[in-house]
This record gives sequence, C-alpha cells and structure tokens, in this order.
Amino acid sequence: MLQRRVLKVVCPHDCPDTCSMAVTVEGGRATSLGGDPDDPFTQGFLCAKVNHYLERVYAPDRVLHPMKRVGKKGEGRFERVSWEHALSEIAARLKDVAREHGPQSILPYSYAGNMGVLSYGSLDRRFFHAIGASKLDRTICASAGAAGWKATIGRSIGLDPEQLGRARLIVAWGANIVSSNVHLWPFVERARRAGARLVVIDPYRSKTAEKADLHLAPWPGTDAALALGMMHVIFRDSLADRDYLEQHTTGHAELEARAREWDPARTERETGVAAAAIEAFAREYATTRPSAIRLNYGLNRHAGGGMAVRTVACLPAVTGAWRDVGGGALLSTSGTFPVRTDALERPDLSPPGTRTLNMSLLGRLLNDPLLDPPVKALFVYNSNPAAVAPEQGQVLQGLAREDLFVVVHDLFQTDTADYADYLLPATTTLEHDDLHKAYGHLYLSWSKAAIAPQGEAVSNTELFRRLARATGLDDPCFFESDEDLARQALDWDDPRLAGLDFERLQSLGRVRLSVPAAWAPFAEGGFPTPSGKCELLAPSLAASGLDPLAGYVPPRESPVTNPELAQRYPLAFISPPAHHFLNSTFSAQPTFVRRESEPFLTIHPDDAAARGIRDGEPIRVWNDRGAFEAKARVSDAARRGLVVGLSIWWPKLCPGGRNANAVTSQELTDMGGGPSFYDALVEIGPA
Ligand SMILES: Nc1nc2c(c(=O)[nH]1)N[C@H]1C(S)=C(S)[C@@H](COP(=O)(O)OP(=O)(O)OC[C@H]3O[C@@H](n4cnc5c(=O)[nH]c(N)nc54)[C@H](O)[C@@H]3O)O[C@H]1N2
Ligand SMILES: Nc1nc2c(c(=O)[nH]1)N[C@H]1C(S)=C(S)[C@@H](COP(=O)(O)OP(=O)(O)OC[C@H]3O[C@@H](n4cnc5c(=O)[nH]c(N)nc54)[C@H](O)[C@@H]3O)O[C@H]1N2
Ligand code: SF4
Ligand SMILES: [Mo]
Repeated sequence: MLQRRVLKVVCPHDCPDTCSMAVTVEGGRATSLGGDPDDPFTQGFLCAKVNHYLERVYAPDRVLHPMKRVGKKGEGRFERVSWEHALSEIAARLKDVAREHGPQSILPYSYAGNMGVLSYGSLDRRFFHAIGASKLDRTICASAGAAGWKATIGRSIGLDPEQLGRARLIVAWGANIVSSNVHLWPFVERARRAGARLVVIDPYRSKTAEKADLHLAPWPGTDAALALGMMHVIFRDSLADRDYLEQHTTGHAELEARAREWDPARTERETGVAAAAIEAFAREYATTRPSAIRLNYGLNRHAGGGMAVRTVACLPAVTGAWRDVGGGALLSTSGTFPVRTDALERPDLSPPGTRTLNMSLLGRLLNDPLLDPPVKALFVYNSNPAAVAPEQGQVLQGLAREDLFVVVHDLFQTDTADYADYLLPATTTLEHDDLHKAYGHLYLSWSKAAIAPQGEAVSNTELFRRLARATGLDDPCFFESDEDLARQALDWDDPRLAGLDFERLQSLGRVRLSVPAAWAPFAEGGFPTPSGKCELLAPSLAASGLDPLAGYVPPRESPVTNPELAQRYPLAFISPPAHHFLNSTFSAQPTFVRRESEPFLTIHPDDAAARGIRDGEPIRVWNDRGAFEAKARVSDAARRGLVVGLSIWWPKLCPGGRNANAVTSQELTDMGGGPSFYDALVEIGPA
C-alpha cells in the first residue's frame, strides 16, 4: 500500500488570506488539497482558484526544464537545455553586459507571484545587490495606499480582521471581499447575523456590492472627496469624538476647516453620490459602534490614490471608532510582523549610489533612449509584466528589443516568457520550504515541502544559489539554506513573537502573533507615527512637496479634470480582479478560463445604446495609448460613464493579443510612485 500522509502547507499567492492548506500525499504524489480545518482564519475552505491547485502543480503545460530560445523574440519557441548550460550562459551574458554597459544595465524585475518571505525577497536581492545591478522599486500594487496609510497611521497595522464579527457597521471601501479576501467573508456574515449592516463603496457593482445593504458608487478616484463630505456632516452635526481627536490626533481643527468646504451638494457634484445618501451614510457611520472600514487597494490605483487612502484612514479617528475591538480600519496587517528585511536582502552589498528604477515604468525604461546606462538585461521572476504592467504596447515593444537579454523564471510560459532568451522552471508551494507572513491576518507560518520538485524545477532561493555559484560569488551569504534564512528573517526578540523561535515555529507550523485576543490597536492612541498620534496633519509630507493636511487629489483623467480628453474618450475604465484569476496567475488554467468565459467589458445600457452596441457583441476599447478587444456585457452593474473589464487576462489568449493594460497609463500616483491603472479614459465601439 502507498504511504498516505496529510501535511500542512501555505498558499503563496498575492492575497490577503495566506491560507493554511492541508494536502494529502500518497506515494510522493499530492492527491488532494483543501483548506486547513484547524486554522481559525482559513476555516477549512479555499477560494475558487486554489481549490484547483493540483491542476496547476501537475499541469501538462508546466515548464519543467531550463529552456533556451530558438525562435524570434515573442514567438515563444524554445529548446530544452541542461541547468549547467543555462546557468553558465546566463552568468556569461550578465558579465558581458556588465562589462560593456556597467552593472546597472542589469535590472531584476519581480513582484509577488510568490509571497513567501524567502521567495519574495532574499537570496535574489543579495545576488543582484552584489553584482551591482539596478535596484527595483516594487510599486505595482500597493505603494500609493501604503504611503497614504503610513502618513496617517504610521505603519501597516489596523483592526484585527478576526474581530470583525463584533462590528455593527462594516464598510468595504474599494474592496471586493467576496473575490479578493474571501476568508474575511465569514466574519462579515457573523457580524450581519448579529445585526450589522454592510456598506460597499465601489464604482462598480462587484460581487460584494451585490450582497450589500447599501452600495454607494462614486466616480472612480473621488473617494477622498466622499470621505471629506462625510466629515463635513459629522463635524456639522456634532457627531465627532472630540475627546479622541484632542488626545490622539494632530491637525483636527485644520481638517475640520477643510471638511467645512465639502458640503453634501459639492460632494455630490464631485463624486456622483447623491447628497442625501452622503448625509445618511455619514450619520450612520458616526453613530454605529463598532464601525469597521475594510479598505483594499481599489481606491489606490488613481492619480490621488495615496491621498484617497490617507483621507479615508482619518475617518475612524474623527469618530473614535478605534476605541472599539472590531472597530477602526484595515488596509494591511503586514506591518504587524517583525520582519528583518535588511538582514534578508543585504542592501549593504549594493555599491553606494546604485540607481533605483520604478517597476511601474517598465515600458518607458525599456524604450528610453536617454536612460544611462540603458537596460540591457532584464531578469524576471515572480511577475508577468507583459500582462500586468501599464501601457502594454510600450512594454511589449521593449521586451522585443533584440539587444535586450531576458531571463524568466516561472512555472508557465507566460507572455513575458515568450520574450525570454532563457526560461527557467520554478516550483510550486508544495515543492519548497518557506516562511509566510500575511497582509490580511495575524498568523505566521512555516510551510514545508510536501512533494519533490517536479521535473527540474527549482525554488527562487535555489535558483539564486545556483546563479551565485555560476557567477563565481563565494561569500557564504549567497548559499545559506532556507532554514538559515528563516532564522534571520524575523526579529525573534520582538514582543509579538514572544515565546517563539524558529524551531518552535517549525514544529507548530502556524502561530498567531502575540497580540491580545481582543485587540484594538489604537484604542488609546499610540500610533506608530513620528508624533505618536493619528496624523491628520503630517508635517513629514510637506518635506516631499505634498499637502501635509489630509485632503483630496482628483483623478487625472475624468470629465471634470480633463474635459478636453473626455471629449475624445468619454468613458472611465477600470480593470479590477476577476473572481477566478489572481492577477495573471491562473488566467491560462483551462478550468478558470472556462469560468471567466472570455475577456468582456461591462457597460451601462445607456452608454451601449448611444454607441449602437448590443450585449455579447465584440467591441474595441481604445485611447491614445493603445487598444484591446472584448465582448460587450450590457448591464447597469457599471454606473453610467464607466466601463469595467475584469482582469488580468493573458494577452496572448485575448483577441488581438492585448489585454486591459493596452489602455492603462504609466503616470504615477501622488504618493509612493504607484501606477494609476484605474485612472484611464477610453472610447469604445464595435470591433
Ligand atoms: N480573486 C482574486 N483575488 C485577489 C486578486 C485577484 O486578482 N483575484 N488580487 C490580489 C491582489 S494583488 C491584491 S492587491 C488584493 C487586492 O486587490 P484589489 O485590486 O484591491 O481588489 P479588490 O479587493 O477586488 O478591490 C478592488 C475593488 O475596488 C473597486 N474600485 C476601483 N476603483 C475604485 C475607486 O476609485 N474607488 C473605490 N471605492 N473603489 C474602486 C473595483 O471596482 C473593485 O471592486 O487582492 C488579491 N486577491
Ligand atoms: N489592469 C490592471 N493591471 C494590474 C492590476 C489591475 O487590477 N488591473 N493589478 C496590479 C496588481 S494589484 C498587482 S499585485 C500586479 C501583479 O503582478 P504580478 O506580481 O506580475 O502577478 P501575476 O500576474 O500573478 O504574475 C506572477 C507570476 O509569478 C509566477 N510565480 C508564482 N510563483 C512563483 C515562484 O515561486 N517563483 C517564480 N519565479 N515565479 C512564480 C506566476 O506563475 C506568475 O506568472 O498586477 C497589477 N496590474
Ligand atoms: S488565493 Fe487567497 S483565498 Fe485562495 S487559497 Fe490562496 S490565500 Fe487562500
Ligand atoms: Mo496587488
């Protein structure tokens, strides 16, 4: 009989839930996988995507061996080579490039395809630092919101999601919980069973908005105006928590003065939300306790995305919602984990003065004739920029450059991989060890390999050990084991790890950070900001030329702010996550392609009628940056003037070979240097 074992592993995907999974292994093969029933956050179930994870592990189209390009760039034709051959060629090419153009002409490009602490950033960073490569500013997702939150609250810490069941008002703000944070949903339901109301603030009627008690649909990018309008009502009607404001905030008088300018009529004009609805919601928010705001990153992908998160993050201080367990706000819990990033990444190995390039500008960087030195080698792992980066036309044009040496490490032959000179095989979470923190809960875990690597696949850390050896690096820091790295990754003396060391974490697998069971992090202030208060007024922002007072930065592309552009491109376009995709991961897995059916664009019946577009018809979406094709879905789930293309499809699986990012922009956000994916005007017509 085959030996049968059930092991616990961790889902590595870029998702707030960081699930604990139970995998059954028989004779070295994983035969079933599900949510860990013993884990209080995972609660025994997985999402619609990772339920089918074994299809991914054993997919017939998985990349299992090192491959070398034989066709033209972009054709995606490869032949199998040995690891030895691939490594020595890559090492030689990187050396040539460094000799000819300087080491900064090498650019690593990675994001969160694997969120494991070691897989996300450890030996890879050490390697690129040591060879003097350009550094990468990893802005593509959350940097605007993170900066806005940090300016106000001080650190990525918020209400404990496990306490959400106690809330009596839950506001999902730019957060599609049902699709993107599904393990929070049972806590929402628990609260609702006890009488809580769910309010969703989203320009689109998402799956979560469909289930809400109230759905407010502001014009994209106007959330800060909505928050100021709420504050106007709250201050005007004496519903603010004066005591909390006095004791635990900076600048409340200034913020009150600013909110005075945002009466409901003006707020309605800016946001498109009816004045009466703003009045009623503001009063409900200020008078219901505990009240919890769950922000996600939907509102941070706009010109004013940093300020949007910052101003919304001021609300719980205005009403004193932080006082209650289950009250306050949550963007990310990641700052609760005491990670020693510098120990892992060793920035000290990078030569002083090394430049940093912003990943959200990849298209421009690859095509900029003035960039000195130019990017001559691009090393991609944990990311699929050909699908996910803005202004796809430029990105693909850059990747197609004959003089650009491209290496891609991935599990599948993505659009980016089609441009690779070398494509290297990566492992799944079942095949390597890693340490996991989370950004949507407070559990720390150690995930141990459950099966052997498939084919010749290697983990990210093993890849960079091999590459360091092939390059002739000899310091032991490039060859440390995953366990050694995990030991260095955390500050074990931090009180949140009380009683824990690596060996104990290994044996327990998963532990909750040592914070009180009923945790209200800022009930008595103590914000991790320079002043120790919630900084409604943050002098630190003035130093970087930003308004130090919470306020409103309008969208860049909207009929109000850019009427000239709106004449040509009257429709606002957003491309939020599809239910069965995770960014571009899973977007080629047959089960999920079937479930999402085809690239489609949701358009309001009035906007469709005005263009003679019927439901189900192929259409073209375009602006000055590019165009893509989709099928029209005529529905009032998109408010008038807005079109929605759930994402992220693989471009090569789309008609015309382009996805939503053909029309998105490389202009950056007000804070954090983030991309403004959802700040885009387009026009549409029959294909
Ligand atoms: N199924 C699934 N889960 C995912 C992902 C995925 O692709 N698929 N992606 C993962 C990643 S990388 C991240 S960063 C997280 C979070 O990913 P997010 O991109 O934050 O995704 P959502 O939580 O879906 O929230 C986005 C919601 O914000 C709305 N929105 C867009 N513009 C605005 C605006 O201006 N204002 C407001 N109020 N709302 C707006 C969108 O319509 C959408 O419903 O989720 C992760 N989870
Ligand atoms: N239009 C539009 N564009 C967007 C967004 C949007 O909402 N709309 N969302 C943005 C957001 S929030 C994000 S976070 C980015 C995401 O952008 P990316 O981080 O690039 O995410 P994915 O597209 O999922 O690509 C991750 C890749 O890593 C691979 N991978 C997984 N595990 C491993 C591993 O262990 N090792 C290696 N080497 N590779 C691995 C996967 O197979 C996959 O191809 O996209 C952004 N782009
Ligand atoms: S993608 Fe998110 S919800 Fe799905 S299994 Fe992974 S962590 Fe859990
Ligand atoms: Mo993201």
